[in-house]
Amino acid sequence: AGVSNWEDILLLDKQLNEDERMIRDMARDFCQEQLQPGILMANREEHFDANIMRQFGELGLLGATIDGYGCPGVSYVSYGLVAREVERVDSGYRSAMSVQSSLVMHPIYTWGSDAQKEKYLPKLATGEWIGCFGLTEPDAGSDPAGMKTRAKKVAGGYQLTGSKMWITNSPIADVFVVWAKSEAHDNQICGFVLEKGMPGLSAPKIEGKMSLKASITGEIVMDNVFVPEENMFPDVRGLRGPFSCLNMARYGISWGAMGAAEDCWHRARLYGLDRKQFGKPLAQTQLFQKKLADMQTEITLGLQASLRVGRLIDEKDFDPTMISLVKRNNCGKALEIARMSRDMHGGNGIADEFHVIRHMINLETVNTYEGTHDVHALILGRAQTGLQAFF
Ligand code: TGC
Ligand code: FAD
Repeated sequence: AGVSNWEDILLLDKQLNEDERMIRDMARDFCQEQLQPGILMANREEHFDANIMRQFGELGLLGATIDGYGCPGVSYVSYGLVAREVERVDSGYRSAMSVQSSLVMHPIYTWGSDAQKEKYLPKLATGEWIGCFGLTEPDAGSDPAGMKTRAKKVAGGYQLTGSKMWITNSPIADVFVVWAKSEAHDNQICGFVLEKGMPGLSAPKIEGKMSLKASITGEIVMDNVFVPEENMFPDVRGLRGPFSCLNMARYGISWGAMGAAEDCWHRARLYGLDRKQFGKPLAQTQLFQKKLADMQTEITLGLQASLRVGRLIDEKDFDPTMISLVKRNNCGKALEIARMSRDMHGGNGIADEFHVIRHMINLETVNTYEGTHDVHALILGRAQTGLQAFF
């Protein structure tokens, strides 16, 4: 009895091409051999080792979809497969990878001048420089149009004042992609590239996080920071700028969340096969098997949906609402699966050595950032009805 390929019941593997399989396997080997052994202590001690970025860089995993500037130009399906492997270890590591790739390198590549691309992309690709993306503010999260950060025109450039909150990687960042309202552009949102060490710029770490502890998060505080004209993205205005990056990051998260969910599912299965109560393995009870079946079903469907969206992005035939659908569904389902796996581990489930509670707590963040579960429902609802229900 039993299906030999229970882990991949709809044969996703067969839907990939040879390059995609190779990148996935390379990422899986690296993540399992180099990242998995250290994650327990990194999470416990709230430590993010910046060397991980250099290792990602060496493997070509930073800005991987970009063609040129030291990047390999792989498909968006490959990018998703990598996110899945990284998040199978920890959402915090996937966060570091996706911010650098989708939220820092992607906007510089898409909206930057030639000089900006040449200056920043090669060093971001190797991980020599670490980037961060500042959109959210203390009083503007789901509603980024309400941002208060201002860019004032001065001779030779702009002066930026304001603060950004909950910024992945900001305390260790060399490059800051920051979005601000520019008075010289009718108060439209414009993008700027700031560099560590600019007078008036600081990035204090946020302490006391109970989630995503292996990722470093901070503020960006700007007190009249002078940013030269050549550090502004020349052509993009309005929320379209930051949202075009968010599309790619959200798509990657839809795969990543499934990676974390798969780890929780596989661990629950092994635990249930090993742990005996009432004289038989837990995995031989009907309730346990139903939970495994539910996990398998949601993960299989979620991965198929992400693969479909990835193919459409690669064909340049995508719409942001399809990304909202997979981001929302896969994060919500992954969180439910992690909670279920935590329960199936009994008391051991609360110990970090069993890994599932770490995924569960991380997924609380993943379900919130890049548009909360409910905000994506409102995006989908607006697209169906033509009626916006945000305000
Ligand atoms: P709305 O009227 O909908 O749009 C304003 C302008 O933006 C354009 N736009 C998009 N363009 C491309 N892709 C998208 N997905 C877009 N969504 C909107 C739109 O076409 C319009 O352009 P234009 O030229 O006509 O002006 O704006 P709204 O103010 O009503 O927006 C509402 C809402 C809810 C859709 C939006 O604000 C939203 O999605 N809020 C969620 C905020 C969010 O996701 N923040 C993420 C912060 S970064 C982060 O969390 C990183 S964590 C990374 C990690 O560690 O992994
Ligand atoms: P709020 O917008 O205040 O939302 C609070 C609650 O209200 C949510 O449940 C939300 O769904 C609900 N809500 C909001 N509006 C509505 C509405 N109209 N109708 C119904 N319900 C509504 N941001 C960056 O810019 N860069 C980063 O690198 C980054 N990294 C992050 C890392 C971590 C660890 C975390 C936790 C966050 C990060 N963020 C980052 C910020 C993240 O994107 C925001 O937290 C998120 O967009 C939600 O905004 P908020 O926290 O202000 O919540």
